[in-house]
Formats: sequence, structure tokens, C-alpha cells
Amino acid sequence: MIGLVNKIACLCTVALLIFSSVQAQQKNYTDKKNSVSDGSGRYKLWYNQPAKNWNEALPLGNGFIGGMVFGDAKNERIQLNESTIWGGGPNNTIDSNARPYINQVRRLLAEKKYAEAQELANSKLGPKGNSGMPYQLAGNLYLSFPETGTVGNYYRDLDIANAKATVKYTLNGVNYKREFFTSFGANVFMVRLTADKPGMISCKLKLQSPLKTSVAINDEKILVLSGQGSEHEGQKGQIKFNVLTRVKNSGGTNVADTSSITIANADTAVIYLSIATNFINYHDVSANSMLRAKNILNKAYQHDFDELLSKSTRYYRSYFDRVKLDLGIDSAAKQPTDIRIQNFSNNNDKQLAELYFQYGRYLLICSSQPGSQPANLQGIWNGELKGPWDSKYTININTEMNYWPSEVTQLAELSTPLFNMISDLSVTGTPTAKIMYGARGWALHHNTDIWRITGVVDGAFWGLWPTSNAWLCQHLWEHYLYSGDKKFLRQYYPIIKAAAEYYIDALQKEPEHGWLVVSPSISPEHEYIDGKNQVSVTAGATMDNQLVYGLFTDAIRAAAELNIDKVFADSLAMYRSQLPPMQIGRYGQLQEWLEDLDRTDDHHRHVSHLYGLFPGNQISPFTQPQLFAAVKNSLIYRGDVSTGWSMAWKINLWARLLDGNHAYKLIKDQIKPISANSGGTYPNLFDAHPPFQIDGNFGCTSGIAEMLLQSHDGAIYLLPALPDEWKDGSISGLMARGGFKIDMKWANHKIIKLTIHSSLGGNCRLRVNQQIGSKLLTAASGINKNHFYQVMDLKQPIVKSDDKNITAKLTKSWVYDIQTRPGETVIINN
Ligand code: FUC
Repeated sequence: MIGLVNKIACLCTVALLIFSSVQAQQKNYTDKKNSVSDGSGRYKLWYNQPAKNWNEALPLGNGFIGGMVFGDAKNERIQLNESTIWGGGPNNTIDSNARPYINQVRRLLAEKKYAEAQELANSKLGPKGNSGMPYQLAGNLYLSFPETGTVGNYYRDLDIANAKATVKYTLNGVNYKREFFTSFGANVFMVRLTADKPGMISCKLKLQSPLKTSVAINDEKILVLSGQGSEHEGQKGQIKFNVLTRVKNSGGTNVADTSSITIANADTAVIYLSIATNFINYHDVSANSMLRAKNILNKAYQHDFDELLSKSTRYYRSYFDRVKLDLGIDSAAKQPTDIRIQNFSNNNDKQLAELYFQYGRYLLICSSQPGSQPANLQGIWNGELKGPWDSKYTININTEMNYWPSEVTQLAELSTPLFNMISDLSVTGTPTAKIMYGARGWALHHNTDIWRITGVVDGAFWGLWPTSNAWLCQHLWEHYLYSGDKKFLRQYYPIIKAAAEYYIDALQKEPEHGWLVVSPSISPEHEYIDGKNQVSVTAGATMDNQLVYGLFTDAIRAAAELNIDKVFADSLAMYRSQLPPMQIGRYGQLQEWLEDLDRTDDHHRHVSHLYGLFPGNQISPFTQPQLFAAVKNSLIYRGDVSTGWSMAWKINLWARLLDGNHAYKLIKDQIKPISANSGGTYPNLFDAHPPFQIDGNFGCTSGIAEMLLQSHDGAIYLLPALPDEWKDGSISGLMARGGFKIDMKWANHKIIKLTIHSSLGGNCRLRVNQQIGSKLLTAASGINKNHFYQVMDLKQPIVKSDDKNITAKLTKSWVYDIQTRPGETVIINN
């Protein structure tokens, strides 16, 4: 083994020597080597300096462990995460005294005593000391290097095509290189240190953590950090974890003292690092973390860096390579990433939009893997003991947004952790439904954590929102729509059904119209003005109505797909007919609440009532033109600039409003350094709420996909919202509902080549903004017979606006049908 390591080290040294002589001939090394024009730097984030702070460090991860690489030449820091290191321990937050107060709040809302309802909710229905547990960091791996002198030729990158980070620099005439990756498969964090002269690698390794920890060296010369998650809000810290580090060097020495490892005069050194916890599931923390971490480390240690890297890269690329986007490239792309972010809103750096799109896919692959926890507010990367909003799961938008790109950008397997969490929540939410609401089924509020809590957190003003079960179930149904996987639907149907049962029992009859409404609830985190009071609690918020309408519809359709439960489905249809219709208010807007309370100067970050447009698939420009126009008015009133995730949502919404230029304007608002009044993008391309929140990254990736392809409302709409800036381009591998995979190339806004891969067969109905003269296509007529394209049958809206003719203004489009067989590929050249 050592021989092999030496050989590899020699090869590396030769390669480095060749590399450095080439480097010497190049004046402007970084520009040339990393220019995207030759393709080599297309998927690289790169910089001419180390990270000065966390938001400049570069993220690596494999769904289980994560690392932020800072890249300082003399003092390297890798901040480490493991997805199951959380504060507290198994618990739930169900409020067993809540029910009578919920009933009282319901009565007050029905009597329109809103301020009183709010007061009662605030005093009686808030959390009882526990607002969920924080996701915590494991600690840091520090490498300190003894060299003094001035660092030259500094270069740092993250290659998202290969999930690998690199740091290079010259010091005292030696060219150094550091490589980092998080192994998919072997589950270790890997570092390789090399130099172009022998014997030049010397450094000291230390592990540190702000959590309660101890550090020691064990018999096998392994550096061991043993730690424990924090006690938080009365919950004892029950997570135990271990970080293990072992070095394999060629040449020189590698000596351990009591709390560090010192490498001296090595030719090459490879660092293996594993992290494991005692977490088994939300109610079981009985695993042996040390044993787990040792097994992982020892197994990985039998393999060389390159061997682990090539296996890991192969796995990673099996996801990443599924979608290719090309929007073109220009000279703006020659700059380092931090400079490109600063310039993006002025220079139409098309390739940066492409990089940002792919970065969202990279981040999902690295933070959500089958068997891992779902991506939380920070994905898997959090450098604090108590990150922003505890770095947990906010399920009134943020967690859902994390998974918006997964189906459409062909990463559906990565939703498995979300689906598993929904299964858990359907269990922990059952007593919540029963005890708090006297209902069957399952329910939870606007947050959860690794322990799958389901009670109200952060105060009733924001937290008394019980409709997240419906939104989560939408992801289950959508997975079926994309995949046609009946086995999956059969497995999850009981969870969808139980959520619907919750609403059958919990919906309240609203006195004025007799509509069935969710009460009490809120339009997420927003408030209306009642006299002098700001009030959030309400009955029949538009988003709730849409969510329940969607849930009932999906449950009815799921039962039909599975050919089961007809009686139940019929009863749901009856309840669904009693839900409130959408209402167009006095300003021509879609009302956010049951009463017409919207304000035209309201720029709140949440756009909850627009759920029906996206991701709800309920509002069609073709069959609901009034609603479509009202949504547009609401969005215009809300404005563009906001927090990171809010802008990302608006990209999707403007795409659904078929306005590519406005969607692109939002991309420009998002890909820019943060300012005093808005979110934006950090130098490491992380989305800024601010602070860092990963949802905006995922939301923007999804928004770009929605601009290029949509597959709801009865057809696959190709290039529905193409901005002027992207008049030429191509994309391959985007998914459309019904199991269609689409590749297309366009020039001057017109599709010139289209490839449809049909995995399930059936009618493929296309909508395009151009005529396509292909014998393969016939002009479409009637309803799309493909059952994955059924359109939701909505109630007619109530229009209060004076403008009774409010309607959508649409550009002409053409609709074609093409019959496909399962497994067939159809190519259309135009
Ligand atoms: C919701 C949002 C905030 C933030 C938090 C994590 O509370 O309203 O803006 O995104 O989640």
C-alpha cells in the first residue's frame, strides 16, 4: 500500500512539475487556466484569495457530512457538519391544553373579533418553552503550516462538475496544492496536500468544536474528537458524536501527541476524516457513534485518495450530468466568481446564471441524499451552535422551496429524505391533530426539526399555522405526477388520505357564506390591520383554501389512480365543493384573506396567496384568465426586491406569469451582493436572506427551469418565459410531468431542435410560442387525454374589483399533440 502511495505521490510530483513550468510561462495564469472559454472552468467557482469569512468559504458535502473550506495558505480551516448533530433529544411540542383555546379563538374569529382572537392566541397558544432544537456544527479541522514568507499565485476553486475543491499557491519557491472532497459512498471528508518539491509538506492538524467536547489520540494514532449536542430550551442534549482523523503520508513523518497530529517533511499527505453520531431516528439515539465513526474511517483508509475520488465523482456525476444548460458565454465569465456576482446585474453574464442554476443542483446533491436528513435552512452547512432560525425546517415555504428543483431538474431520488420526514411527521403529527384539534389524521405547524416536532413554535403570531401537512403532501403527489410510480403512490396514499381526514374534521363553517375554512390559521407570517391592531390570526386565508383544495383534489386523483377508496373520494369532492372560491379584491388583486384587506403598498416577503400560481398549479392563463390577471396585480403590488428566498419564489411566479423578462429582472436582483434592504448572493454563491439561507439557491434553480419549461395546465409549455437575454441556448434533461424528458435547442427565441424521451408513453401535448411544421405533430384539440395532465377544476372566482373585465393578456401560442410509446424518443427538427 505504501509503495502504491509513493508511486502516486511520484506521479503527482511529476504532474505538478509539468504543471508549474506551464504556469511559469503564463503571465495571467488564473485568467487563462480557469477561463470558461475552453470549457475547463465552466463549472468552477474560483477566487484569487482565501475566504475571509464563512460566506466566502466553499461548501462540500455528501448529504451526511459537510465541510466549508476556507483555503488560507498558512492556516487552513475546514468547518465541519454532520446532518444529525442537533441540540436536545427525542421530544415533541404538543400543547395538551390548547384545544379549548383553539375553540375560543375560532368563535372570536367567526364573530369578527379579530384583535381579541389575536390576544387570546398570543397568550394561550404560543410555545411552552420549546421552539424546536437547533442544528449544530461538529467543529473545525485546522491545519497550520510552519512556512513563513509571502504567498504568491494564490488560487482557490470549487469544481461543481466534480464536487471537489482545490487551493494552490506558491511559497518560498514551492508550488503547493490542496485538494478536498467529501466522499459519496465512503462517507469521509478527504484532504490531500502536495507540493512540486519533495519533503515540503509539514503541518499540524487539530480538531476543535464549540460544543461540549474532548480531544484525544487513540491507540491507532487516530485524532478523536468526542462531543455532545447542546441542551436547549429545557431539552437535554442527547446527540453524541465523534470526529475521527487519520493521516497517510508518503515520505517524512506523521507523529501524534495528545491532541494533535504533526506531519513533517512529507512528500504527500492524505487526511481521512469521518464523523458519526448515535442518531438512529427521531425517537432512537442508541447507536454507538465511536464504533460507527471508526468503521467508516478504517474502511476508507484502505483506499487511496484517487481511488475514493474517482468512485465518489462517478457517483456524483451520475446525478449532476443529467441536466446540461448552455446559455452562451462571454468575456464576463473570465472573472473570478466574487467579481462576477458584483457585475451580474449590469453585464448580462449569461454563464453565471447557468452556473447558479447548476450550483443549486450541486447543493441539493451534496445536502440531501437517500438515507440522509432533508436539507434544512442551511442545507447541511451551518457554522454556528445556534444558526439562523435554529437552522431547522421552516415548512411554511423554506423546506418546500428546497425541493422545488428536484423533480424538474432530474434529481428526484434526492427528495427521499423529505418523503421520509413526511412519513415521520404523519406519525408525530397524529397526536397533535387529536389533542390540539380533536381531529383524525395528522397535523403540524410552521416548523419542525430532527425530532419531528409538530406543535406551535416562536409564538402564535407566526406559528399558529396548521396547514403545512397539505403543502408537504403536494410533494408526494407531484412525485407521482413526474414518475408515474404507482408503488410510491400506494405507499404514500395513506399519508395523503390521513392529511385530508384531518381537514374533514378540522374545517370550520364560516358564518357569512357557509364556506369550510381552516381556523384558526394565518397567512404565513403576515398580518392585516384591524382598526389600530396588527392581526395575524384568521379563518380562511387564501393560501389555506388553495392548499386544502389541492390536497383534496390530489387525494381524489390518487384514489382514482390506485382504483381504491371511491366512497372516500366522493365524500372529499363534496367537502371540496364547500371550500371558498378565490376572490379578486377592490384593487384587482387576488385577496390574501377572506375579507378584502390587502394593501397596495404591502411589500411583505411572503407571497403565500400566490401559492395557487406556483407551486400550486391552480391558476391558468387559459382557463382562469381573471385569476391570472389578479395574481399578476398582487405580485406587482408586492414589488420585486426582498429577502433571498422571496425573490427566488418571485422568479418562479413571473415564469408562471409567462413574463421571462420580469423573471430575469428578479434573477438580477438575487444575484447581486446584499444591500441594506434586500437579500442577494454571497461571494460563495450562497443565497442571502440575509443571513445565508439555502432555499433561495434552490428556488432560483427551479425558477430558471420554470422559465424554460413548464408542465402543468394541460400541456408541456416549451420556453414559456424566455428573457431577451437568453435568445439562444440549449438545455437537455429537464423533466416534465408524465415521465417526459425534454432536450431542446433554440436560436433567436425559436426552438430549432426538440427531443422528447417518453418513459411512460401517452399523449405528449406541447404548447409553444411558435409554429412547428413537423409531420410528427398534429394540432391539438379537446382535453389532453394524458391523465397526468388533468387540470384542476376550480370554482369561478368572486370579483369585487370595479374592473369586471380584468383578464390575462397573452401572446399567441400553438398547441400540438404527439402520441408516444413507453421508452420512445422523438426528435423534431424545425
Ligand atoms: C420564515 C421567513 C423568514 C425566514 C425564516 C427561516 O420565518 O419568513 O424570512 O426565511 O422562515
